[in-house]
Amino acid sequence: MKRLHTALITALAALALVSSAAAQAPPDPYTPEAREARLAWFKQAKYGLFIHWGLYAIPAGEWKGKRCLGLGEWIMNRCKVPVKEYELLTRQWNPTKFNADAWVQMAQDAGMKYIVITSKHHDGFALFGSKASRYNVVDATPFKRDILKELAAACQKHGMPLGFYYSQSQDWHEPGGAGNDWDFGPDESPDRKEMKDYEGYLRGKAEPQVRELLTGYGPVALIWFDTPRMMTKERAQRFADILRTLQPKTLIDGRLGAAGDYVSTGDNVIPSGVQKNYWEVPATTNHTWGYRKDDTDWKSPGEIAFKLVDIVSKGGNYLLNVGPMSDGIIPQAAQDNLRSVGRWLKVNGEAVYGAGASPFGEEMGEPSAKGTKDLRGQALVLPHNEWRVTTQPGKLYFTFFQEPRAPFVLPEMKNAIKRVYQLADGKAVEVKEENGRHVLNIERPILDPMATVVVVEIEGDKVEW
Ligand code: H79
Repeated sequence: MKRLHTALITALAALALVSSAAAQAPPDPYTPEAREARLAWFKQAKYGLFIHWGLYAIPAGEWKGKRCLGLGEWIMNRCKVPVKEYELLTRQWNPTKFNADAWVQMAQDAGMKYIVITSKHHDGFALFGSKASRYNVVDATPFKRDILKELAAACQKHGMPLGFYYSQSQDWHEPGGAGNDWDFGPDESPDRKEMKDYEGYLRGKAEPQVRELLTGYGPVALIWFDTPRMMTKERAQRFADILRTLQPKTLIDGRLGAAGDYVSTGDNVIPSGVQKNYWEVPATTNHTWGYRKDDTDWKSPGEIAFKLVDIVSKGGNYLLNVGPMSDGIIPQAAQDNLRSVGRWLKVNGEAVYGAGASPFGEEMGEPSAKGTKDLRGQALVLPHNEWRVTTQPGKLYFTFFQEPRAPFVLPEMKNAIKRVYQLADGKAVEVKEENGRHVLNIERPILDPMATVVVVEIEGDKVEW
């Protein structure tokens, strides 16, 4: 008995030793498996809310009574506003109607599954309390409230993943940051020698601020870096190491310069076909990211729903932006349009969340028969926008954005078809076989003129030819 007891204690001690060794050596965040695990929520989420908010919301596209064309958040650059003058905007920063819960509630109503907000854009102003630079909302404005703290708390409460945009290279407020040639001269000489103390800026502001974001705001879903000017592999790796050390689960977007977890397409650029791997389209609801009072050309709910399903059918995520006004309110028209899409998603979300890409592709378009090339010398693809396909195991979701030709002939596949029905109301859709092809007889008028989803349940998990 005594011997058994000793053996048991020895075994337990050995077990404790092994598990404490495991606790001491966390899993390597640079393995493909670790990356895959980090991306699990992102793959499921598919649709996120981007928020561009900063001092630029005050001038809202106009400086001293003159319009500055271009993106709202670029006003300092486009109108060459000196730092000393632009800084004065901090005195006017008093968004009394800012309500973090209302923003998160809107994202939820819109069916969005993550939020990314500008913690610091190219203008250098931080929306969070920072020890690394006094040019921040807490230390430099009468408002004094830490916007990111409040948003992080609201997101935590609603179970909404929160990420931070951080402009790592461009910082027009700092002599060492990239981009401000009107106060501080060019970043590089004509033979591409660095002309500024860029290293000093990176080590003195950008890196410390990214550390602050990863230590003071709970779990950070991702950091969205942008415009990697002068970002050598080695410099990008320093940021990656900060993330992997402080929060190994935090994703890195595709614009750090290296070491990203997924690809970011160009702003508002949707690829013409299916792309492998993980990717995301950052996009605007009008033509600017930061609020401009003269831009009311909003994308309609139908356009947004199309783009969302289009992107999902090509294997990507959609990160769709709003630019709140200086009082803290998201423009009502943008809210209304996003909520309309949210109501559609409440009923049709199965075709989007966690859904895979189309196994077909011809529905997306085809190269110009005339052999026209695009700017990059690639064959120009003429898009078809009538319908898209997304997938779950054993299911194909055909989303129609207009009434399809009757009868609708399904793309060729070997799989037997088990059942066909409308997703929104479960009503069966008549399916026939003609000349070895499956033909659908979809009801008219079409159930939802914005987008009607027809589910085709197939034998087996995947389409076979
Ligand atoms: O944050 C948003 C943009 O401000 C940022 N990326 C998205 C997510 C961005 N940074 N740079 N760019 C986009 C490219 C900007 C190009 C332009 Fe311009 C800015 C075209 C017009 C204004 C630079 C300045 C080129 C011409 C003038």
